[in-house]
Amino acid sequence: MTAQRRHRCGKEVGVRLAARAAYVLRSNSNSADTATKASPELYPHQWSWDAAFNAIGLASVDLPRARTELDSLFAGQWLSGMVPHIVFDPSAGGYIPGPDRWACARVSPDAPAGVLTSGICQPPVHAIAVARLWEHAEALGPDERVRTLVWIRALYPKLLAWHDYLAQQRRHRETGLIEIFHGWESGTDNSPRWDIPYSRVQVGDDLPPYVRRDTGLVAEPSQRPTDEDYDRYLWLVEEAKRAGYDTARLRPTASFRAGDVLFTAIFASADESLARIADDLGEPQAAVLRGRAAQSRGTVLRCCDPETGLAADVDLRTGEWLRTETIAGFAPLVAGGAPPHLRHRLVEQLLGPRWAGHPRLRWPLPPSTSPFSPAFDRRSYWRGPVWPVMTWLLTLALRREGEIAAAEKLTAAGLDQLGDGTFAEYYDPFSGEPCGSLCQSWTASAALDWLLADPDVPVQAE
Ligand code: 2M8
Repeated sequence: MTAQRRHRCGKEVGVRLAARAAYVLRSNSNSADTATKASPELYPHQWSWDAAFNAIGLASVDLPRARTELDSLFAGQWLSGMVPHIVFDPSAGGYIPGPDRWACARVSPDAPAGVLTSGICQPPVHAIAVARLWEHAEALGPDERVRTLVWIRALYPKLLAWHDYLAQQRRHRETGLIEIFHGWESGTDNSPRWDIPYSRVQVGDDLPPYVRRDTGLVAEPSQRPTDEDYDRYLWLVEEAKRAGYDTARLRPTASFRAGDVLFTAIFASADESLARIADDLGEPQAAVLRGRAAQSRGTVLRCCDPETGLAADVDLRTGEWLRTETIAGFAPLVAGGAPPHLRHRLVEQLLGPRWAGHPRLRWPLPPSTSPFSPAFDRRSYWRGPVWPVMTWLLTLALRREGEIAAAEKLTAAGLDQLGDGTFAEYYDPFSGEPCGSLCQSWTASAALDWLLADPDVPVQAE
């Protein structure tokens, strides 16, 4: 690493925080140093969208290791093209539901040989990460440039297969939204976004027993989803397993089916990144990918409330709009290309009193659910706390959309929040207390990217 960096929170503080973030991220590597645990104890395996965010964090300090992160994840890709939401480390254990419970290879011919995975997916941040790695490689000079280009060429067909899987098997025909069969697929597990669809999930009498471990690994069990939530989560795994993790078989029987607007927005942005990659590689799919990204953006715009601009999800079992005020409402910013009046409205909302401008906040950062929502719960997981990785995603989107002042504001506040060096999974928005897991990898990655990433400033010695 060189000393030349842009620091947004004072040079000394920035250097110390970056060093600590790099330490956390590297300490969370598995024993083979090929994949990053989402967190040391609570999540001792590799999660799909975490891996993408972590590759971005790693790219600031160790580009080859960042490439390996994504290679390890894609080693678990299914024959259908799906990238599973967890790739298990067989030597780690300690997570419920583990690979035996998912039993992927037993029930699906699409499961990868020799790699233990889950049977559902998460938002496709991966092509966005690859584009970011490419920016780093370009700044590092010819050697890393060539190595990274060779790597991207090998990964490209896998990314394409993943995106095609989503477009062909997960795009809901009528709404155009990406269809999910489990709140875990949204990545925002117990968010009030999903309260209505979850209220309809009837847990079967034959749900095999299980013992939770997660509640013992956080300061207060109430920071995690409830036991009732967990029964439903495990029941939905049973349903998916009984359908062989095959979406065509699952759709008619699934008791949870939602059109996820944030997933769709991330897909739009990722297709756009993949199109740029296709251009750089001289591959012929760029126009198709751009067309598909435009289609996804159009879908997201159709989900927007005309007054607030916030986007809504859809319960696909009933056709009902799900309009809870959660951070997913800012999906049009993530998707990109929103008309200027809508973009301004959303930025105004984001920084206004219902969100990052709420007077009780410890730091001016958007909570996962608006404190004005009746569903807001300041310490319960995705129901209220501030998630640094979400702040980071918004800063990326705002910068890309030219909303630099807003991006800089959130970045500065985001770094202040992480100043205690705990790199928590999420934070109580009012007291600022760290919650959930400490040393969460993607939180450290967010800090690293905020502190170190500047494509114009080389941060690694060649
Ligand atoms: C959380 O989800 C897992 C289930 O996938 C869990 O609670 O056990 C979510 O925050 C999810 O978005 C994240 O990818 C995962 C690992 O950080 O943890």
